[in-house]
Amino acid sequence: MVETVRFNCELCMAMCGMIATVEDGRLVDVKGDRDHPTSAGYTCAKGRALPERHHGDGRLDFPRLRGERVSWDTLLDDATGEIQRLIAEGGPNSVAGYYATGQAFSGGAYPMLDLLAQLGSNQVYSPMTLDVAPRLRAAELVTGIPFLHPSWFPEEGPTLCVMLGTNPTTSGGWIGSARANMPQRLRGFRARGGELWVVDPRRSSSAKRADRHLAPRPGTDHFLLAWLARELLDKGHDAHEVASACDPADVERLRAAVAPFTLEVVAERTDLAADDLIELLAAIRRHGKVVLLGGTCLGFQPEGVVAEWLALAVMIITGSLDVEGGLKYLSAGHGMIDGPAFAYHAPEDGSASPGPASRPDLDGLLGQFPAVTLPDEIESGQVRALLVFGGNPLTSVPDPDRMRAALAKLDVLVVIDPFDVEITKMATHAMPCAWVTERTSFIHEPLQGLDRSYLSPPVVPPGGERQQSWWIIAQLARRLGKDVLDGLDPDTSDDDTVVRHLARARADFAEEVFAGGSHGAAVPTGIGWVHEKMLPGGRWRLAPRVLLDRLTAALDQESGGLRLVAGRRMNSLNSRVYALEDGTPPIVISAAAARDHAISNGDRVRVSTASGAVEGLVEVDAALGDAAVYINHGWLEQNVNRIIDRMPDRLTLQPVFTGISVQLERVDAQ
Ligand SMILES: Nc1nc2c(c(=O)[nH]1)N[C@H]1C(S)=C(S)[C@@H](COP(=O)(O)OP(=O)(O)OC[C@H]3O[C@@H](n4cnc5c(=O)[nH]c(N)nc54)[C@H](O)[C@@H]3O)O[C@H]1N2
Ligand SMILES: Nc1nc2c(c(=O)[nH]1)N[C@H]1C(S)=C(S)[C@@H](COP(=O)(O)OP(=O)(O)OC[C@H]3O[C@@H](n4cnc5c(=O)[nH]c(N)nc54)[C@H](O)[C@@H]3O)O[C@H]1N2
Ligand code: SF4
Ligand SMILES: [Mo]
Repeated sequence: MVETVRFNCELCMAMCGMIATVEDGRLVDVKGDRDHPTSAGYTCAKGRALPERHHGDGRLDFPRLRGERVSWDTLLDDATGEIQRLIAEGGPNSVAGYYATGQAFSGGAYPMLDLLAQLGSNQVYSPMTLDVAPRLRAAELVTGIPFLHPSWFPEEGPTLCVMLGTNPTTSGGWIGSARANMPQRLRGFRARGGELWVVDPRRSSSAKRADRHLAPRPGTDHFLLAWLARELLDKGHDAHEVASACDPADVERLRAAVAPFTLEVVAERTDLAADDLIELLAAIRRHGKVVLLGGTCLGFQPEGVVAEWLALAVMIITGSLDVEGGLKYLSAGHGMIDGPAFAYHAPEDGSASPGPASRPDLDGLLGQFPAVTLPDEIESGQVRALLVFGGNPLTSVPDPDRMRAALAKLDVLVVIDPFDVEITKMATHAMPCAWVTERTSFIHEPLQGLDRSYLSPPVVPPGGERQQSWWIIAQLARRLGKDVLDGLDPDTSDDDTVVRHLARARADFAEEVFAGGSHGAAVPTGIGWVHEKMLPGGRWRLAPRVLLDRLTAALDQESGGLRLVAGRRMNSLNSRVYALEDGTPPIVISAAAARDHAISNGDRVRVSTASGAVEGLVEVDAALGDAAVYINHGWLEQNVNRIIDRMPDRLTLQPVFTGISVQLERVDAQ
């Protein structure tokens, strides 16, 4: 029997519409769904490899207790028995959770977060402090609301787009730019007269599609942005927006803080030609409005939170946010736009959140502990059980050796994952869960910039003894005397019922989404509602004191020498290689670095910092900025997190992943 199923590939934020062919219960083929409202048939190599990965031998098929195959009942009883014992001995904070990218966009982590909350544990960790923290902090400081981010659609809004630290034609985008089918949409943007600039030390796939590519010295974007703010405050700003939606004292404070960032200073610090800078400024003045589309590598920089703020500030003063012809904000539901004005703004210096006891020098962020402090909490004996849900802390967090040693010390390491990977092999309790091909997903991420929400059905039933994630967590919860399914019985409820039930609590237009299935429904949006309903007193906090201080201090910081560049590649997603026939990527260096260090293509090199060293084979890329050394993350052996400092940024609680100073040397064959 042959049937076709329309579903969404949820591997990245593009959420492409797919059509699966299922033959006698076997997933044999996927292709892009041409009728899909956003992806229109587009797929990438990762999505096209879904059938092979689904059936491949890397799957986790059976529950495993300390390496031995057991029944689900045995595994769940053992895990919860141990957890109860640890809670009795050390209190609820003995149990920690790390929920991450693997099921981040399908709402799958909500039951786990609910379980931790019901247990009374404050031990919550996630890539929030490895990924988005600078963006959240900047939004919080400027709007009082960490989750309020503008969203760019190439089909509408400003006719000038400047990408900084993002490469959406490879990544599928990020907060504010999560988009399917970016290559075609960028072509359309330019064909309609849109102008695209890409600021990136690498000639990325997006840079290749741009009108202009500027390759700055890594980690210096805040200089470029401060100069743009300086010049636009002088000429090119939107006088109405500045007068009506900003505090005049803030405008003067910003003007004073950016005054030292002259063309000469900025050209010198960024390695960009003065002529290029002048042309960029002229383009902004010509277009009037601009989208400064920042990605992970804007916030990953040493002054990432400053750069994030300055990008917002430039968009505010040019009248590019929440006005006709500008960028829209997407809402989580109709209630957000039509309801009462938002009244829970953070204080002007940002919200405070308690940090972990073992690191009294550090705060938390928005109710979570910094991911880098998980090993501290384990070593101090506070955390003795850890639930890992869709994440790989062995590759995503700085100082992997210390992380590995800490994880090995745990009494209980529950890992819920559809694949049998390094972290499931370390698990005391390995719990095989359904993958994207095997579950119903409610995909609803408007605040991350996804303009449609979807209900994606399973393509085939779960193979092996895999269970739905909600089932696993609800079974753990039930044995601990808790209910995370809002009254539904995990033994008798089916996947579709549970997912719809949990979805209704998350979105007030859930029924519309259900009706649309994998084509979904548009999330409510509009123009002006952010000024009207969300901003504190209807005004942007244009010049947060903590950021002004950081900007001024940045003038004295050194930015010379070789600098690390972070960045993603098409075939893998963080630590998971999804596309077929792929292996460890090279360490990429510039022609200038190759010459200065007498290194050639294929040589083995060592890249080091005070934190450690990473080795790999080199590729010389003539298009790479002179100061750049590009290393992809997510690899166990060639693990770039060996050279990342464990000390996070004070304001964001996130490590600095790009733009740090590195040493380069050739490793000669013995
Ligand atoms: N194929 C693929 N897609 C993915 C992922 C993946 O691993 N692979 N990961 C997913 C995840 S978890 C996320 S968070 C998103 C992230 O999505 P994006 O934020 O778009 O991330 P990248 O594609 O890494 O793009 C970052 C770009 O910034 C550049 N860059 C590095 N340092 C600097 C700098 O100092 N200044 C400037 N201006 N640019 C710099 C890099 O060269 C790179 O091209 O992608 C998601 N999608
Ligand atoms: N040096 C450096 N470090 C970085 C970054 C960087 O650029 N440089 N990027 C940072 C960023 S942006 C992020 S988001 C983090 C990523 O950090 P993590 O999320 O911790 O890492 P991933 O490799 O994405 O882990 C995904 C895991 O989920 C599993 N998985 C896949 N599908 C499913 C599913 O359907 N359900 C469940 N339960 N599990 C699933 C995979 O097998 C894998 O084990 O890393 C951060 N760390
Ligand atoms: S991984 Fe590829 S196919 Fe899947 S959603 Fe992202 S871009 Fe689309
Ligand atoms: Mo991420």
